Amino acid sequence: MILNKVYTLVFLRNEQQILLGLKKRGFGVNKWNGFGGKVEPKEEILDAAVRELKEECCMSVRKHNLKNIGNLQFTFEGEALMMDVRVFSATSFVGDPEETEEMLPKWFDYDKIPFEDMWLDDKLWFPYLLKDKLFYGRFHYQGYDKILNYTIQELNSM
Ligand code: 6U4
Ligand code: NA
Ligand code: NA
Repeated sequence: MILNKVYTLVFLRNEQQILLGLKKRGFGVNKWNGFGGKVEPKEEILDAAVRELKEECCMSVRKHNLKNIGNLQFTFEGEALMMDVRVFSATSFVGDPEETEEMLPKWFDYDKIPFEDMWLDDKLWFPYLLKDKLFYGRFHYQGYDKILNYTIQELNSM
């Protein structure tokens, strides 16, 4: 039996740069990533996305400014969990990114995204994000540093 768990992943963007955070603890530690986490029981996904962004880098976004741009599903060899990650981007937001216990935020130019220090799958679907295309990806990992198989496709709608 597969246990499905829903997560959020939010990317703030402007014309020149994208905001990433260096994860300081827990799952994905030492990797640059968007901001997000587990959706709590009975919580709406958009509410979770807003909450995690605020908790992790002190940035505020309104729900209607979050655009659902992708869905990523991760499984791990020998584990029953499927991480069902809902990916969002926003170009309207408020605040200055601040370091928290969980994340060290930093703006990156689009041609300087640190793929070598990100999840292996990111370089496979970032091209869709950067071209404003909707995407679905499924990745089966062995451990955290090897992808055994994957599929990725562009979507017409989410
Ligand atoms: P705690 O530490 O319990 O508060 P929480 O913040 O709820 O955790 P966390 O940080 O474990 O959850 O959530 C994992 C985050 O990593 C989510 O935003 C989804 C994202 N993520 C998981 N696997 C990923 C992968 N392979 N590639 C990627 N993002 C991934 O780009
Ligand atoms: Na998190
Ligand atoms: Na969190």
